[in-house]
Amino acid sequence: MLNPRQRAVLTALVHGPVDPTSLGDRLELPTEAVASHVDALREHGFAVERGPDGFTLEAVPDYGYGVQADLAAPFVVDYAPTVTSTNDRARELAVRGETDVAVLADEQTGGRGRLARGWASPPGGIYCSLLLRPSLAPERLPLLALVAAVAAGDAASSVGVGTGLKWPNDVQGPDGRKLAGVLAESATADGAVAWAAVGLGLNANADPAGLPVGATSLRELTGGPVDRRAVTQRYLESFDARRRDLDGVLDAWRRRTTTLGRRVRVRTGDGDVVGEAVDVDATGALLIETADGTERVAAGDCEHLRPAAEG
Ligand code: BT5
Repeated sequence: MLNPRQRAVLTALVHGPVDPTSLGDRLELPTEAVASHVDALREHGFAVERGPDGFTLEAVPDYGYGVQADLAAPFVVDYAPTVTSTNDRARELAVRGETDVAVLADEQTGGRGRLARGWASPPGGIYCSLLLRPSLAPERLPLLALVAAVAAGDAASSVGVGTGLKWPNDVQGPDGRKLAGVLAESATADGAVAWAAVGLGLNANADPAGLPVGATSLRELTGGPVDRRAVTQRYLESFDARRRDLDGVLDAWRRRTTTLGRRVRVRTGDGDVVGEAVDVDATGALLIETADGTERVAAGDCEHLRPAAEG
């Protein structure tokens, strides 16, 4: 990830040409140090020219560290083109004591879904794990997956793609195919959340040949490649705003879900629950009206059956 001084130099460059001497004075750095931070930014893919007005930012990478430039959310980007899993990388950074990091990759070689399932992660997707240290009761942790799903919906709508959210963690395109999924992992210590890694896989520009049947991508739905840098920034900015208002997230999720009002079958560790999905509670658990009364399901795989009215 970019260190704090590299980020400060990047921020200055985003706002216009940088005179290395005055920026050095402001950051309490020698002029040569400013130049060496500029070199580090170049190594991360930024095009920086030196002219009569000082350093000018000519181009930012179209993903990866380019997401850090003019990002209006307090996340530090950590990028590598290829990783095993961004959630694994987030866990490594958690052990090192980091927080509020957005781990990004262009492809994953061991992308994971829930319950030991795989997540197809060809190049061109958005693979993003947010390492957080939320002050949240452990039973409310599933809400972070809902925050991610709602924020991914916001990011899709920024390129004109409407989405539906399927409990607990799917983001579907308008025709019900899967556009994105969320995998939230966490560690607790002394009964409190120590850290959480909220992983999002969003099929942005990934080649459909690399995706499973039943998947769709922003590229397919918009008819061309999307600006992954902008889409990732919208996701991170929306995630940041929405994590501060978890009750509001529940309402946003209720408005966008395709699960509530449907007949569902949820596979849980204790067997199947079948009935009409009627609501989510304050922890994100699904409430299902069954023949034996209302059941609360905290986790499971949800299948949408025919609408109750037709059943
Ligand atoms: C999920 O699991 O939907 C969670 C996916 C989370 C992926 C992100 S990528 C960044 C971070 N790093 C990781 O290693 N993981 C997270 P689940 O509900 O279990 O759904 C998995 C199922 O979705 C698979 O069994 C396939 O049927 C399907 N699937 C796999 N890859 C897909 C893709 N790229 N697009 C759509 N569906 C996919």
